[in-house]
Amino acid sequence: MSITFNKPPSVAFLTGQFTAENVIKKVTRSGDLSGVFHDIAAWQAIPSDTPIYEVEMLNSLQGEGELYVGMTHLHPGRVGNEFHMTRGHFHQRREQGEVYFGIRGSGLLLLQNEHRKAWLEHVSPGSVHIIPGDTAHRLINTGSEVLSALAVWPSIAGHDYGSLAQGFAARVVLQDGKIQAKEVQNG
Ligand code: PAN
Ligand code: ZN
Repeated sequence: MSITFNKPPSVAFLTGQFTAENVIKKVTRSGDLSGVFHDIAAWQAIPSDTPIYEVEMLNSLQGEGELYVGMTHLHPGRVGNEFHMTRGHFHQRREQGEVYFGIRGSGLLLLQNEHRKAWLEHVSPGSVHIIPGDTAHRLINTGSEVLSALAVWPSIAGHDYGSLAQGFAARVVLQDGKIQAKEVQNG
């Protein structure tokens, strides 16, 4: 019997581009992000087909014990004074965690527990983020280039967006020329 050598997928560290077979790409556009940004008039002024972020997923097994691997590319920009961000979610299986790894650009990872306590971590090339279970997560691009981050999470985790319908407990905005995190009561 001979041992086979499989060719693994690879990621370009500078750009976050995957080289692999069967990469699945999902584009999230401005029009998909209803209710996400605080300034509704500013959001409505943006063409609804404007891409805000893309997620590329490697082909991997599904089921108990298996892992998904995805790369998020979040474009720079603001809606009103609020920086571009992902929708953000809890995992449907609340106890399931995730790891994010910063690849390109600079931004923040907004984390929030079930009691609406929120905190932030700086995302930069090489930063490692261990997202515990029971913790909602959202990427925010506060820089001027694309923010790319690799994510690895259990395939059984699932995404729960509905529980955050009232929004996260913090918003990150440009105010007085500075990046500022503001606590908010209701989205
Ligand atoms: C990531 C996110 C990705 C897009 O792969 O799904 O950054 O964010 P939203 O799903 O909130 O739109 C992840 O956390 N997966 O579990
Ligand atoms: Zn997740």
